[in-house]
Amino acid sequence: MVNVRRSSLDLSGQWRIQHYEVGEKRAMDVAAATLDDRFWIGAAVPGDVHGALIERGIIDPIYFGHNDAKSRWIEQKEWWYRTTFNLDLDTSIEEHFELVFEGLDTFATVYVNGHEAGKTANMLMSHTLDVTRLVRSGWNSIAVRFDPLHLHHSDKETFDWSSYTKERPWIRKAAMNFGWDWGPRTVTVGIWGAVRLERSTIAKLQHVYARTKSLSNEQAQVQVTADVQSVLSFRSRQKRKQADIITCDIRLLDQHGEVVACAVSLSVEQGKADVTLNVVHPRLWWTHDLGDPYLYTLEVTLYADGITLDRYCQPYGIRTIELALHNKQGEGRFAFILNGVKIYAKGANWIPADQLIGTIPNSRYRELVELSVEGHMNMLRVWAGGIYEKDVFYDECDRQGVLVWQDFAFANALFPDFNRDFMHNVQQEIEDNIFRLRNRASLAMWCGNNEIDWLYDMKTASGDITSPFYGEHIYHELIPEILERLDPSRPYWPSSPYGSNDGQDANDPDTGDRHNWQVWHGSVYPRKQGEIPVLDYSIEGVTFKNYKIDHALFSSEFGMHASANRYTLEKNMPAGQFYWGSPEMAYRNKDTNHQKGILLMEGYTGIPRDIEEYMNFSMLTQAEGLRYGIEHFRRINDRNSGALVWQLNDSWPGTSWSMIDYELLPKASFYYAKTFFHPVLLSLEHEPEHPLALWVVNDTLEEIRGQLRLNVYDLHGERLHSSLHEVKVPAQSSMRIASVEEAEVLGTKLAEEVMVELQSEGFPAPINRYFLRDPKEVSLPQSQLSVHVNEEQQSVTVTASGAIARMVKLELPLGRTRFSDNYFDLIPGESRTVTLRHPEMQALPLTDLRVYAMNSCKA
Ligand code: BMA
Repeated sequence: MVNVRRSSLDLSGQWRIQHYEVGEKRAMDVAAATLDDRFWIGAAVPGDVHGALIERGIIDPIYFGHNDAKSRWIEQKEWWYRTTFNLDLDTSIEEHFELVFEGLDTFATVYVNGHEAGKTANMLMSHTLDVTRLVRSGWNSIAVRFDPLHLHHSDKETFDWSSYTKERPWIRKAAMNFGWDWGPRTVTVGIWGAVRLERSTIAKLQHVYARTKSLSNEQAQVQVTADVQSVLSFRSRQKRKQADIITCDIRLLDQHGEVVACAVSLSVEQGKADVTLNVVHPRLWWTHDLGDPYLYTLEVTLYADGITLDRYCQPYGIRTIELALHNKQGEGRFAFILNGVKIYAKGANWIPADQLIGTIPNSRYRELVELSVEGHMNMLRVWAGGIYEKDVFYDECDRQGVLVWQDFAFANALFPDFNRDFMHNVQQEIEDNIFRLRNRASLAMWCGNNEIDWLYDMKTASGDITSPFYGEHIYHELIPEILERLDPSRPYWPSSPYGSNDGQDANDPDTGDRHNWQVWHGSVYPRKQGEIPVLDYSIEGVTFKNYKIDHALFSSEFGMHASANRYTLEKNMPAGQFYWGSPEMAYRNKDTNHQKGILLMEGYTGIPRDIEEYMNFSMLTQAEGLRYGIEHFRRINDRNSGALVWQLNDSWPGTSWSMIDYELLPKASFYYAKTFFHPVLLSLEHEPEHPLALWVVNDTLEEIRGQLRLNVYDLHGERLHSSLHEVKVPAQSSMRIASVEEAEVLGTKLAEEVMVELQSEGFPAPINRYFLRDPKEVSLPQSQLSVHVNEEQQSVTVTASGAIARMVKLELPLGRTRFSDNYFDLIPGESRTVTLRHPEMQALPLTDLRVYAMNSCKA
């Protein structure tokens, strides 16, 4: 095997950091190769200053109590990173050296051996510096200075609108760093991505672009383009008697390593090689719910006169993706078409997995994507206020069969699209991320921004904005123009929500995607463009029952708060603060008006009286509320093609809309998702005093035949009614199977005294259970739970008696515990066996397990 001439030296690992006041030191002194930095603080790269200081015990963990506020001094300082490395230079060949930073947060000046190599001003992209003239044989040093942000924005114009802080618009940094309505201000600084020194000679592969152009069962056409960059100096190119003959081989290998398509000795002309590979009987990449996310390996090898110069080797999934904006009848739709199949997108919005982005271990990405799959999600939206995620996130989505809706990083603000330098910076960022992500099978769509077009109109109408739509040029000109050039293979949507007709605003249910913030935020709809927005902070205004009047084509955001799990709260709050209404609990809730959550619970469960009730009531409201909305959206799947919950995860241990809390402990809504997002859903549509409409939603590609059983129990588990209904539901559709009067199933009972159960017979679907009245109207008798723990099997069997046990929960004082089930209801006599595991622990200490229901004593 010929050695590949391009090689890369990994410079990640332990660096050293130090801080100074601005102007305290001369840069050339701190950057000097000879500086004695032995007494600086050790810091992991990738990472950030906060993480390093916490690790060394210099600052207290920032999520405990109000410690985040105590760490604010970090953002006022000038921070330096330093490292050294050794190099053997080969003087027999001309080599080209590049220093690659995958993430610099944010205003950095890079020095190599004491020389200033370049400045960067964008956290949201990678940076490559040519250091050929700076590296030397033997010992080398790198120093990076990070300026405090205020040096770069305090003299800048501010805009009418920039949510949560006025500093953001000029700074290309994760917006959520400045605080959001679910997270504290944590202005990170540091080297948050990997660092490497790349050496190459003659030429290198600059970019590889692969896209599936067409496919059928028999054949797929995969077009591969390699961009090749000469790395020879101008003088050497002149001197060389004849130009090197540059060629490349392009191969696609299956998972056995067999070549399924290839092109060899392709000539590289004008820096490009291009080929269309024909793959016979291709195995397609599918989302996990529709098939296998099969990944081939794409290998591109570059040669000069037979010498191997460079090699690109990445997983590649063959698939096509489109966004359909109309159905065959020409009516508005918003549906993703994967390999020619219209899919129903089920999933959630993804925010950065920690406030401290640089310190997130890869395992956290794997676990969150695994949980998404376990919750039957097939799409995650990487929301604009974070980052373009790390490679590991897309690796996991590719591998686990989850589609990604990728926002460009513009959230809830005006941006200076009139400024040349800003636009140049933004253009580099957009291009860099397209180059990095465009070969990803999981990447379904690019989206221009979060809520900017919609809110610009709202805020203009209400008089908060009087300026022009600064930023518009980015989403409506710059990005689509770049995508046309660099990634014509996937859909682009300018904003979320977006699309309007007949004078409706951008949140029009009849066009494009929609955010439902009637529920929780109390937005009043319908709303025409230009109308003053109205908020209704009342029980009726914020109730999740409003989902039913939403006939959106695609629901890309909707949700409501639920408490984090007990362990997550207790771990991060000072002693004595774990009570309902404590200042620490209030501090964890960053939303603008805390009344909304109370109103929501008031209308549904009643207002909680203590922390236990708060955890139960908020979790139940969120779980039932999301189910209410999602079952509705899925029942109208002839029109609605997706439901993405706001939000999947948390970036700190706070109170938020998340389904999974910061300690990676799912809330009740996650376990509900196993039913409400299941490809086959048995659904009850019902309002008090109205008939019970029984539905089956079938997202699979096969017709379903069988029966649907309707059982009705009283609160002691006595069966009052049982009936069987024929089911025949075509693939990818929903159907109302039957309608039964309330009176017909109640016998002598009142509606608040029963529980309804839907069960499938002859086809697989999870059981679904409902109460016919809201929890505050249902007086559940006390239930007894018997709990049998099997340490060896790491399982626990719970059995109820006496009365229906409502929301049985299992708690273990440990983060990241995976319960196979949790927060479920049990009918008397019914048992449920739950298995427990931890991604890193062999055996969990089950003696600490607590099991209880809302209406039981602790067992
Ligand atoms: C939408 C999101 C986020 C926000 C959430 C909850 O506006 O896009 O900006 O956190 O709602 O308010």
